[in-house]
Amino acid sequence: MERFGFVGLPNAGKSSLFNALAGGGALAAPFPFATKDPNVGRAKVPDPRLDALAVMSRSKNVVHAACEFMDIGGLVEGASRGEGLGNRFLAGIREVDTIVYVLRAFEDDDVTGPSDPLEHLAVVETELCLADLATIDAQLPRKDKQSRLDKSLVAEVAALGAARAVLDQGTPLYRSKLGAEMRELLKPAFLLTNKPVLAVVNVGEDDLERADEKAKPVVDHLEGFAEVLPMCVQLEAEAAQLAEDERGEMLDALGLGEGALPRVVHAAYHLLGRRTFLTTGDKESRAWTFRAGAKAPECAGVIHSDLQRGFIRAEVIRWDELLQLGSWAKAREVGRLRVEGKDYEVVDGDVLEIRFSV
Ligand SMILES: Nc1nc2c(ncn2[C@@H]2O[C@H](COP(=O)(O)OP(=O)(O)OP(=O)(O)O)[C@@H](O)[C@H]2O)c(=O)[nH]1
Ligand SMILES: [Mg+2]
Repeated sequence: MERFGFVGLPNAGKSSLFNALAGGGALAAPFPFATKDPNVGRAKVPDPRLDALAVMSRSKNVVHAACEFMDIGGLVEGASRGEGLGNRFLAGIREVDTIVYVLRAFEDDDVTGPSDPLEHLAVVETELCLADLATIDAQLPRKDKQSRLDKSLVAEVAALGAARAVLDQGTPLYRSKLGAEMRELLKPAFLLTNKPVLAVVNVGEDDLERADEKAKPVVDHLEGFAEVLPMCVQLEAEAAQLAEDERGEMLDALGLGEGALPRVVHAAYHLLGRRTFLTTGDKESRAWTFRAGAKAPECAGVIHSDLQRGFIRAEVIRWDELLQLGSWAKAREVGRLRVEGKDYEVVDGDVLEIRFSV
């Protein structure tokens, strides 16, 4: 399950975004630090392909992929020195897969705080760098000492030192020149700026048509390092309260496209190199998440480790082709199921059946 942690200034719209994605449950209010204890919520990853296959197979169970959202308190300049709520609450999102920046670009006299997204971004980046520096300083001396006896730690200590130098310049690791290998070595330290970033630029209701323009300064700053999504979080949160058909109507009427949840999930899947394959039958239809470039046995392992260990072959067909044919049996009958071996690279939208023996 992918986990997302929200970071941003007070009143940026983090809890509103939480409500837009998780369907409600968080207090969104026009005063700073409305959120003190984190909100944690889950959502099913919408997938019309899965829904269609489940209908085709008359599946008793439909299992979507899921994701988890963590909405935490607002971060302010000086949080590392204890300003506002301080920054200890950031520890609550150390283990998420993706950090979501919520950057305010909406103007509203009833909601205090700046509405320049670049100003928000600067504070967020600085405070996350400072939090990471503190994490490194708490680990480095001890690790350094250990590495004199245990040579396997030498590379990690060197990476921590290099990260320290970068952060000290005020550069978050995701915007640094540290290579993929270094970044990998830093994983055990759970540094916040070592995680992929998705920036939601929260534009006002009246700025929907100029959303890209409003987000442009953020795009320019983060280009090549992060995904940027302009969005009117307030409207998305309102849409999320509606029943499905009414929600569709509202999204259409306002030109909001597919809505917040699919947009955020797709952007994150893109960022993280995640893909989806499907399985379908009368018992269950299910969406499974895998790493882009993974071969059939690794995907089989996503279902169960036995399927990877005892992998023989996979029967494969694209979801839309299967849907057109109307059933797995029909696809087999007309010879449209491909038989693929252990070198087959699974593609997004493949429907699989794994043959295995253990
Ligand atoms: N006009 C307008 N108001 C918004 C928008 N997004 C959020 N708000 C309002 O701004 C206020 C703050 O939103 P929250 O979602 O509570 O902000 P937050 O980032 O969670 O704030 P803290 O928990 O205090 O850190 C609420 O009153 C929201 O209704 C928007 O796109 N337009
Ligand atoms: Mg909040």
